[in-house]
Amino acid sequence: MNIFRGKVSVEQVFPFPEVLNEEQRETLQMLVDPCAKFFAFSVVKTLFEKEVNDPLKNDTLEKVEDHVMEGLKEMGAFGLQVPQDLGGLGLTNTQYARLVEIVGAHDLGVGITLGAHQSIGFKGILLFGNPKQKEKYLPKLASGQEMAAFCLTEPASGSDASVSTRPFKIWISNGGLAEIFTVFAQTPVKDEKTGETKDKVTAFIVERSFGEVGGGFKVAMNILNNGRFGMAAALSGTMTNCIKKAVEHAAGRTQFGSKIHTFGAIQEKIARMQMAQYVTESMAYMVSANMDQGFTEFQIEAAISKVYASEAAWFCADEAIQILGGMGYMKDCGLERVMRDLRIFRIFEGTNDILRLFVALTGIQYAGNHLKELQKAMKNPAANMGVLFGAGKWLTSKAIEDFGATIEDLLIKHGKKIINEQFILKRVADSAMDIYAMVSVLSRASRALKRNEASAQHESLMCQVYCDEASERISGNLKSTILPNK
Ligand code: MYA
Repeated sequence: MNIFRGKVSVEQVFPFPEVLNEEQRETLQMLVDPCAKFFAFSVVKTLFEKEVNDPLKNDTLEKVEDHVMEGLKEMGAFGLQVPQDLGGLGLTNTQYARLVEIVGAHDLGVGITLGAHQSIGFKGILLFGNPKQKEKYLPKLASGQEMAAFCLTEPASGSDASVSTRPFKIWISNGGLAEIFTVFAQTPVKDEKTGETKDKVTAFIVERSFGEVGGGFKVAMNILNNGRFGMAAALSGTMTNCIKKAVEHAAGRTQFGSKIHTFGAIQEKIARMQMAQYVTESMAYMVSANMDQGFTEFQIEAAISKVYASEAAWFCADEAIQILGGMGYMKDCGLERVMRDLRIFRIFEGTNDILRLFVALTGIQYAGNHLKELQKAMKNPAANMGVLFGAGKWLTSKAIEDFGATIEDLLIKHGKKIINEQFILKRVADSAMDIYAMVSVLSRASRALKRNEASAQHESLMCQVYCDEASERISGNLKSTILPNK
């Protein structure tokens, strides 16, 4: 939110946050290996044929196979973040991110089954439930004995999440005293004989302690905020898998007498796919680390990671199919299914369009609340960003400074009416996304350089190219927000 005031909360992003202690690292490693094996079907089909997951088969059957569901339950995959004393694995957000990255690499269908259950389905109980509710529900949910679902969307309320369901009742004896209610409501029921659907009465069990009255919208929003980084983590795995398939093909395929990986057009595609994956993964782990550090205002970052990841993964799948040509288009190759699965990620958990508006308006509102103290954005906001390499740091600093100044100009020009300026808001959101991406990769690449990691030069190149191109985009986007007729 601070970038909307032309500032960076340095302590949150530099150096790249390291949140796992030795024990948490070891626990994670113990889970990563069996998880990777379980999902390794596409790599070693014959060895593990019976025990493991087959994404193509799930797709054909239109369900996750029963033995896979059982295997996932045995691994504890349905209660990754449920505390251990309630039957879960008690993982941190960062540990969770690493595991869902593996799931996302192999089968988004399984990822969505697991995600709908724990990323949103019972997250409300985990985050907001009282001890009694947690004890009652979480053990069965963590073991996978019972599945959870998140019910927000209605026929007439989707992106506009102002639900219309109203629990109207009168003359309830003991209503003031009761803790447990049997509530009757009309639900559509299909008559098996005639196939006709008619409204019939269904009985629901409702507990008084289920929720603070009137606080539900914030609960729903917080559940969604809390789960969005998981999509970025899962999709960075998906992208790695797409890149792997594209690279394997490019290295083996000969056309015009040369392996196609030697052609500049293919090289650029693969470089851009890898850069998009690097940005996505950096954002996912930046958000998960910030959540693990106890920061509570991460809703903009989480939304940005979801939007960026879902578009970047779509781009990667599309380019991978392009590199494989006709073979990529066929079902057997598996990329066609990945692309189908990916399409929903730009729609669910908040469409990317609505999340862009959310990012822009939340940030602008925050800056507006500080308008008096804002004045002109501070000079060189990245001055104290620590050990970072030259041009990327300067470009990021300049982008944040220009961004903060533009937000101030927009607030002065439009005031509260900015809410209706969707053309401008989209460009503001795109700039905020680019800035967050720049900060994330700059921080991560700096860490790699500082530690002299084997991948450091490669990371710094990706970071440099991303920052160069992003700063150009930001400059164009900011200019078009202040056109005379806008
Ligand atoms: S579930 C359905 C998903 N639906 C949505 O995401 C709905 C999108 N719409 C919205 O988010 C809201 O309606 C918007 C605001 C943002 C448009 N955090 O007047 P308002 C506060 C914190 O702006 P509205 C699905 O898809 C706001 O500050 N607070 O509200 C299944 C204000 O507070 P105050 C927030 O104009 C997918 C108040 O609320 C937030 O009505 C299955 C009112 O705000 C926020 N975000 O709408 C996926 N927003 O009153 C499966 C608003 O104090 C999982 N507020 O000023 C797949 C995972 C796979 C990976 C995992 C593998 C294991």
